[in-house]
Amino acid sequence: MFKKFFSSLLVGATLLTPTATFAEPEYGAGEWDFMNIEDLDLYTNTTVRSQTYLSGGGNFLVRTTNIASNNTYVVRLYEQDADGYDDFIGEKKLTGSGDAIFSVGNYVDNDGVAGKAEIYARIGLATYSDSSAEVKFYD
Ligand SMILES: [Ca+2]
Ligand SMILES: [Ca+2]
Repeated sequence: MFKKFFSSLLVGATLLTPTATFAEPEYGAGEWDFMNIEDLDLYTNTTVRSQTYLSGGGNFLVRTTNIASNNTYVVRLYEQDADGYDDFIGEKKLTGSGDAIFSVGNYVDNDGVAGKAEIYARIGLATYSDSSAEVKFYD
């Protein structure tokens, strides 16, 4: 949410400033920072867990690639907690390769790394199994 808001501000400022050029680099707040790519297989009857990623808040993007356009599956996002009861952040249903974006600002806590949310995804419950899926993570 914050990132989206901030990038609208940047766009607005660019349009209002006559000397600004569109070639100028942005300052990073409205951009996705790529963290990692994982080879996560899709299964019909279960979900597979990703690695854990630290986020300071804002939006978190799970981008799936190399998935057939007729395969529907879920992407669930969680925040890991030391007490074992991880927070369920949300679920997106995708068909084919796509983006699942979650707002994680409410899940920043101090049980793992102070001031960070320990984020991981589970992906699966697919129409059919697929071992070629690759999943990219952005903060
Ligand atoms: Ca935590
Ligand atoms: Ca938590």
